[in-house]
Amino acid sequence: LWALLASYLPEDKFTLQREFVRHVEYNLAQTRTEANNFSGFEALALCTKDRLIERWKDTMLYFKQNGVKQVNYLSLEFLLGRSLQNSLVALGLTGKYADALKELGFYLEDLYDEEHDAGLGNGGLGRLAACFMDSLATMDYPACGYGLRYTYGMFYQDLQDGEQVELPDYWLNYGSPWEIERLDISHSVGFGGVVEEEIVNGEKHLVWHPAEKIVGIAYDYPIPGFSTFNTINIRLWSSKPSDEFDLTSFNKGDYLGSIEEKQRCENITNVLYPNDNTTQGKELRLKQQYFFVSATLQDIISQFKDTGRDFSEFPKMHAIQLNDTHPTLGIPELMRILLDEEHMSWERAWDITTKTFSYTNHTVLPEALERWSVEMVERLLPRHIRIIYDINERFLQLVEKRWPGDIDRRRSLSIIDESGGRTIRMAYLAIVGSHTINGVAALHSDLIKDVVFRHFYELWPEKFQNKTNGVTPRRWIHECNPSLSQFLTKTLNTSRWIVNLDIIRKIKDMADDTTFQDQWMNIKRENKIRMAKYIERVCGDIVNVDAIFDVQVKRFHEYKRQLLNILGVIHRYLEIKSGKVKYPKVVIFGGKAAPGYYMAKLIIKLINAVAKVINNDPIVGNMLKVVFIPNYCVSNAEIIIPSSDISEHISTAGTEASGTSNMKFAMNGGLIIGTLDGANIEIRDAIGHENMFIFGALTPDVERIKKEIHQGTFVPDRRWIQVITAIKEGMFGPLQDFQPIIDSITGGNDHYILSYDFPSYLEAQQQIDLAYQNRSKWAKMSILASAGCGMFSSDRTIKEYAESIWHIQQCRRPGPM
Ligand code: DL6
Repeated sequence: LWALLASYLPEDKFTLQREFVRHVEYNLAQTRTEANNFSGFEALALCTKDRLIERWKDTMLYFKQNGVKQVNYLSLEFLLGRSLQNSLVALGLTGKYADALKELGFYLEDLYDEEHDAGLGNGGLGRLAACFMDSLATMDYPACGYGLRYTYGMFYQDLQDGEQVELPDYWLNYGSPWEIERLDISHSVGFGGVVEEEIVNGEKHLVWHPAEKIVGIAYDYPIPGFSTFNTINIRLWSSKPSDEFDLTSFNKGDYLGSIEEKQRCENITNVLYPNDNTTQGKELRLKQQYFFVSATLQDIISQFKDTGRDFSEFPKMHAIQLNDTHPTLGIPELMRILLDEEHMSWERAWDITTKTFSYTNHTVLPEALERWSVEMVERLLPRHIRIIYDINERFLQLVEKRWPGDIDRRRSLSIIDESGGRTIRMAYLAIVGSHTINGVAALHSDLIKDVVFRHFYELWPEKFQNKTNGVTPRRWIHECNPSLSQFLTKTLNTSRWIVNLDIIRKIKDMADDTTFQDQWMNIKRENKIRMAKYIERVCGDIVNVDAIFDVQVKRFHEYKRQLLNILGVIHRYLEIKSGKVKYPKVVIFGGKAAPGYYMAKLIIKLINAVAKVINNDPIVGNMLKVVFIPNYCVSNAEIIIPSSDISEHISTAGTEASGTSNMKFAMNGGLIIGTLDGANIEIRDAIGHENMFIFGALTPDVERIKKEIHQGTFVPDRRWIQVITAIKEGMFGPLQDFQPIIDSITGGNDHYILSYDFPSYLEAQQQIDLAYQNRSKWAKMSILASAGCGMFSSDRTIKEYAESIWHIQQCRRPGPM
């Protein structure tokens, strides 16, 4: 009877409508007349979630029955964005729901627009995690994502008088229809306290007695695969008060004080740290990291124990991937559990641990490589610090064996940095405790081996791999660019490209066909019109859709060089003012700066100041417009990316680990102006250098150039001086407003070598103008850019991880049974 009652929901129109109305009436408690688009969104999300749960439960059961190995992807960030359209597309229900809801007075597109982004990430790293989950599900890999359910996600960026203002993103206010609260799945996590030696079964063991305990409650987010029944899970932890009450403070009569103190500790999952490529070393962040890995490992181990297998089989059943160093405390935590709770020998515990973990590095910037103060870890995690010392001691013995008497090498490889205040180098701990370390693009992986972790590479060359990033073509072509998607399906005579992006290479054959080129360019124009409407709505600016749309959207950071872009814009403006005719251009910026990053925020201010002058100068008219899209996020990226003619990926060579938006733009037929940095290099190799606008210094030359700049032997270009002079003379506002920017790029201070790359950047811009005037040439380049993007699907990346790091097999559940 149970099986009969729990059978799958049918997909006929009447059932779809009935379920929708049932959710409006019983879950939202609204009547037909009260339901607006937002309630429509909520009801449809709940209908969709019901169907996802059906699939997800059965997928989990199927994995269990088949005894398959699973990868656990540990990431402090999952930048999911919106889920409704993605889920309906995966379920293959968009058409049916569009019909069914139209009769009830709702339009699918309007409902999509009501969804608030799940912004639980900063940028590239968090969005990569989201793309990976999509690919893992679509490719039928047994996998689970683990992270934190922040109450406040990435801040909302407002612009006031051209300056960034941060507003809290209390995303749960809007309801979170996708999550499943699992009060039945919780784990207790300790902090502080003491470590004591105790006799257990006649043997000496160390036992940790934490001073406080916090409970992690699981919230599950089903992630459907596309064109498969498989649906996997992201489990996010939320911190809650533990039942144990601090009776001592309570008995002292400080009832409210004791509750407040407790509340403060329980706020662990309150806020996502809004730093991209920098770390702050704040105690709460350390607590987040430990809370996260402790709840996660307890969860994985309890699943493993359910199978009744011996612990020696743990690495055969579970791979754990560390998404950057943020979850590295998982290594000492697994050791603690195996040593202190499972009472294993060090050797056995270490063998299991190092066969389980692998680590992805996402940055070479020194300010982003995490370190924790020994004092803080000692205080909060007294047992873990001893384990870290033990790991380090054994590791340094290995170093000594390999390089006897080489004290300098021991010092430079030590997990504990003794220079200055004592700190733990988290990347070193991750490397020592993992079987594999990977970078995220070929150049980046080389830099890791040759520069950043050179000594480790000398010790363990076999541990190092490259896994070039990718992005999901479901969201980043099929959903965000429906016209292109239909066109590709028609041209290729199959929709299989959505799950096998290599097929897209075939459009190369049509690159010279003028009819095909026309259709291609018309799709771009359609997307530019959609973008122009968006710009008018959010910025109030009216832009010319026949102008070149030149886009730079990403986090603000000096190494990403939005400053180089705006200096180039100023040069163009000066040229126009001096009577030179230029091809009309709309320069679009978007991106957030970390709230404490003064320079990045000042660059945003400069861009807006320049925009104000240019956009109001009657001499310029339609020839140049500068717009700044506030609150760059996943959902507006879905409008911005398909509209670009050209996008800017112009970091100083050797600084951007990979970049992933470069892939998204190219897939959608946007051309790239870029340096030979990160994945730009592989994009060039895949699409052909003649289809990209490349400029700037090469990685091996950067240090020398910096030196020349610092020593004053480098002589900047005349055009550079003109632009700097224009800012200094107050063309865009009082000089004192922008003096720190000027100081950072002049007087021998130009750390990111903007002055050196400026002339070649302008030349590349000139080539863009020229190429754009030849519509057929441009169309061909744009088609070839898309055609070359097959390898930048995250499906390819995930297959590589699965085969050469995680050693997991696909396990596809047959449809409903
Ligand atoms: O790998 C994803 C993404 C890369 O594409 C970017 O190039 C890189 O900057 C970013 N790294 C981070 C580092 N944050 N931390 N730690 O976000 O990763």
